[in-house]
Amino acid sequence: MKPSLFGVTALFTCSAALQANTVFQDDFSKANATGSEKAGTVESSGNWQGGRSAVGVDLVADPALGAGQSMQIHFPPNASVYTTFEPVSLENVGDKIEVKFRCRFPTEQGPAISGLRFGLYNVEDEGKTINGSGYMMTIDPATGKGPSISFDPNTSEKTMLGGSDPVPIVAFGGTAKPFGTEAHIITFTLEKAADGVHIAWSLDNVPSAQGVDANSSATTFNAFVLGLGGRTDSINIDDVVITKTP
Ligand SMILES: [Ca+2]
Ligand SMILES: [Ca+2]
Repeated sequence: MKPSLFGVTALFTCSAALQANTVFQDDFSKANATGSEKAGTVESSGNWQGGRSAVGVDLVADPALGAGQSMQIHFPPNASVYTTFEPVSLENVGDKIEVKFRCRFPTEQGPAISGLRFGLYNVEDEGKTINGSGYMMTIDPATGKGPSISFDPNTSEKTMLGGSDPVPIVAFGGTAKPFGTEAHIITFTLEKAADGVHIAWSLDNVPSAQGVDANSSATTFNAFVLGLGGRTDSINIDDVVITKTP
């Protein structure tokens, strides 16, 4: 091949890369779990561990969720699990971050407001307790009621995915599909526009909530965080994919 052809190839590759770049991807296929049902970590594409307190993390085969290993998280009340990745920023109008993951509750859920929570944060430090600011989304998984979006600031509360400090953007909107023990896919996007950061999330590709943070102070994100609010329960997750456009 002539050098000029390599040049053409490189141009096309660069052009495609401007569409969407993968920031983080974890299918847990090469993951290792250490610890116990109450305190542990999963090392795979990410280093998954408890945020506000220790959580139990296991690797399980969950054919209802998909092939191969999935991560099972055992939450004590008011806990979270997180992994970090190389920071991404919403710098220019049109910049967009998309997060997708699949999840399944192994057992039927009882009603609990905000009983499933997830979001993107900019975490300050890694250790037993982390803190940071970001966008969190919630829903009552048992009823599908109250899908919400909040900005969760970095305060001394150290309560990522909860506490008294989140500022509602969409406060308990409509009703989404309830969760049983079947698998679901959740997608959410953060997009910088002229009037602020647009946040939207979908359950099984059906829009659940969308809003605008006109006074966004969160532009950089380096962590995916998930929790079950005050509930003590387990959830399986798989195929976490984070992309940034351009
Ligand atoms: Ca998997
Ligand atoms: Ca908080």
